[in-house]
Amino acid sequence: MTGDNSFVIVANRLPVDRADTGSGWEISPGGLVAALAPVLRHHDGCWVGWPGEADTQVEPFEFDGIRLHPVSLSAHDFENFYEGFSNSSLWPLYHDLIVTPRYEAEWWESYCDVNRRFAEAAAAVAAPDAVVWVQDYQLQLVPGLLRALRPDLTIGFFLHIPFPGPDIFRQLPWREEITRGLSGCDLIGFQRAEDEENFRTLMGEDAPRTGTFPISIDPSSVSRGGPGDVDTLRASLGHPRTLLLGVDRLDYTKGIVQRLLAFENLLEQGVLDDAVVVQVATPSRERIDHYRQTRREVEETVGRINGRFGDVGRPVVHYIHRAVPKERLGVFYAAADIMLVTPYKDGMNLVAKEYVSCHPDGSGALVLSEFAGAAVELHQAFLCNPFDLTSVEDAIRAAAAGDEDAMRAMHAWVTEHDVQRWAADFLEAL
Ligand code: ADQ
Repeated sequence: MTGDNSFVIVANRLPVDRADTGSGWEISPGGLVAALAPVLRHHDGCWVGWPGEADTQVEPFEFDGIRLHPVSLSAHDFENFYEGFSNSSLWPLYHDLIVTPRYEAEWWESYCDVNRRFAEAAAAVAAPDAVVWVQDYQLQLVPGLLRALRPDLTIGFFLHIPFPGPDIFRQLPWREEITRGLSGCDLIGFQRAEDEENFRTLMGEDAPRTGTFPISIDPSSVSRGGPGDVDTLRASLGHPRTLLLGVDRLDYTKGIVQRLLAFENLLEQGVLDDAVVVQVATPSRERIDHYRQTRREVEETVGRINGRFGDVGRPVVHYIHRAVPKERLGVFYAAADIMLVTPYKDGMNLVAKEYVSCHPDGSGALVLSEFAGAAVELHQAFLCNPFDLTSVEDAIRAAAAGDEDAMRAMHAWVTEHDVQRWAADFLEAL
């Protein structure tokens, strides 16, 4: 069985979301689509993925010039493959055990089953000798399964999250199946050299071809808003002297509580007079216990800090637990004096790059965790260790003074190394 697509992307999610208007779909915001849409259109490409609703069959369709090939997931698949094995076993394991992973045979069986269906779908749509690019930790068995079905294909894989050290990875009861799955690739891409090195050390002589390709953003997709937008935002916050900002999926890897604690300590010490924090946190994986617990901790911390240091009509932490449209996010980025990106561990962290891309004039300051992949390229940021609160506090203190040259240098880097270049580099190597 072969199809007629000479380029195929395989990702857990299709790049569209359900919408009330027009075709019933809208493109989901994200750098990956921005980077790959032109390649897909140019090469008769197709995107294989889950449309985002469980227990629904969706026929293949075209959206905005991109062919989409849905793979359906049942509620059982969603619970076991996605929430279970992907996000309660692999996610914490690959992020260095920030919480303890759970290993359940039933989740693993579902992961195998769903990976097999993705591989079959890709095999069915790919033209003879096509290039197939598989994305991320949910689909690590696809390369091996696809290789068996279609030896003629060229198969690439990109891991968006970190790859842990061999001692951590070896915990996984199904470690051999995973490495065998990945070995079906012609090329595996990692975010950082350290991730690639961890994988190569684990595999030894048996490692397939690997490379380091730090992902980036589409700078044109983050707009800084219109004239006056920043002033309006700052006015609505009561014209604070210093505006600090956090933007994350609400995930325990992101260190949201830690940065709030650092802020609280600075207020206590009387440093950062007249400062406010805006923390935007997108709801994420809300049925998983560790995520619920993290949300409770964040909300309790916000409440305590406002109780201690806020006043009527003058909270010191503004907390938004919703997704915010990209245009609005751009205004937040442009307005913020200090951006707080303090993950315990992060494959890259695109928020850091989005912030930098909104400060072409050297204004603003980025506080960045050493454990974010972005710290390799954005090394002129105010780096901190999120496991050490004093280090976060020191970085915020230093950031209050800013560093225009550093911000200009980082802006130039991000502008030049955008997501189009990332995709082109990977595909060229493939
Ligand atoms: P994520 O863990 O989701 O991605 P990140 O890289 O920060 O993390 O990307 C988040 C994206 O969502 C950004 O583009 C950001 O603008 C957007 N976003 C976050 N909060 C939002 C909100 N409240 N409203 C609207 N948009 C919001 C995974 C890995 C990362 C890696 C990426 C890409 O964990 O390390 O950088 O994949 O490879």
